Amino acid sequence: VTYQFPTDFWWGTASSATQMEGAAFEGGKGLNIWDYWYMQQPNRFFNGVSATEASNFYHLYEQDIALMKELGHNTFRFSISWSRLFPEGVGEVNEEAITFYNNVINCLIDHDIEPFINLYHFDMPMALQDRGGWESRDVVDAYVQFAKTCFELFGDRVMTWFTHNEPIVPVEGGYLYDFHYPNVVDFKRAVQVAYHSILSSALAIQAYRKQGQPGQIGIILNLTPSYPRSQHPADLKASRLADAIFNRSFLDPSVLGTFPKELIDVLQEQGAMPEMQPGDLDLIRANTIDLLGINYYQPRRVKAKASLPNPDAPFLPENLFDFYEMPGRKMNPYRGWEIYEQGVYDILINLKDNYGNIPCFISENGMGVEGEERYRDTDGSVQDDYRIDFIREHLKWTHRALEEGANVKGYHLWTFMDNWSWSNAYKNRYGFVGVDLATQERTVKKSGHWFKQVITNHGFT
Ligand code: BGP
Repeated sequence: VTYQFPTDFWWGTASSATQMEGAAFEGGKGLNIWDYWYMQQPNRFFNGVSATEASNFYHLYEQDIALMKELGHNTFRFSISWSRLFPEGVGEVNEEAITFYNNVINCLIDHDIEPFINLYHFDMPMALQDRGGWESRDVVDAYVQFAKTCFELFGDRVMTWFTHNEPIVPVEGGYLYDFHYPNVVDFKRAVQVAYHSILSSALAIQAYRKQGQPGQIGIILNLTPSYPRSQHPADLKASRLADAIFNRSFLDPSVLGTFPKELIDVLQEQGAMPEMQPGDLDLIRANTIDLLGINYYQPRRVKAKASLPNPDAPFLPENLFDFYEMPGRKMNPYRGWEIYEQGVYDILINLKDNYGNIPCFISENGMGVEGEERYRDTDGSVQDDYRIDFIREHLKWTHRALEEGANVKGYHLWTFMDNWSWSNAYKNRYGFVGVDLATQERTVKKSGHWFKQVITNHGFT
């Protein structure tokens, strides 16, 4: 074995409630923004396929967890649907939700698979979105109540918690680039949403520790390493700014408890400083994470702004720099994302050198492919050699960082079985396990079997 990983390395997959549970109108669950938005605009991103049934994990979790075990996984990340636990976002707890999540957690533990729970994965309860969503300080309080309840209910058995998954995505999607509800474009409101997400994370971490819970708590961030087009000072500056806005905006407060100066300067120039309360910044400083989840899909290629932005258009980060396509880049054409495996190494070394070598793991990495049916073999399994290559190359760079002292503890593929996506429903498939939507039948892909060998051998050659 040339690429040897520690015997206690975390191998598994990541998922989220909305994307795999289904049962959106069952078990007492309340509406969330995705249920609502689908009703408004079924074809906008979702190809007419809602998350109502998704991959039906709500009903099939026992067989799915048994399959994870068969494939050798030792960890699994999922999220708790806020509107399943609190149909109105606050108030009455839904007993059926408690039973469901207890069953899932206990089933995982019975199969020697460690549950990792994330609290917020893009799924604001509609009742709270109607009260302003993350723009509202009351919603921050409601989230902390949700978090405390989850810790109290499940904290005795779940040792690894995350406050948010990719909190910058609801900011970008909902308040800048129009791909999440409430689909507005307003930089100042976007900043308030970002600030409240960070604050809510610190408050949840504080609550977790105050309760004397025995495990660890962190956050999951999508990091997009920023590469300048050239070493020209203007390109370097552009790249640093993009890094401050898209990465350090959440990374710095989460790990170091502070905000980057480059970011504050931009907010001040734009008159977009968020509303804060006295004591907030101390609270953020005092409640940093134990563990960082890194979702890595693609880098960001940045160059100096070529032309002045239109002064009448709403301010967007792209007013400060331009993106460019690297000539000869490798692409995932189905998602339109560059594939750059070394990015994972650059992230890990940056964390080692500049973020106190915080314990971390690759919490998402993966390749969505359209039309995988055409790769189906006569024995029924998808021959996804492209996915094997994708994972192997990212693991090689992870291994190299590990050898150089990075504190990386595991690798989770996005995702276990094909699931519903915010951006295209079931168009692109990501799983180790294929799902036939008509029958909900599961079939392990070639990559799922390959990954099992990697886990068994603690690496590969
Ligand atoms: C991440 C999200 C996931 C997942 C994944 C794939 O940003 O955390 O929820 O969906 O990306 O992206 P997509 O489904 O948009 O192709």
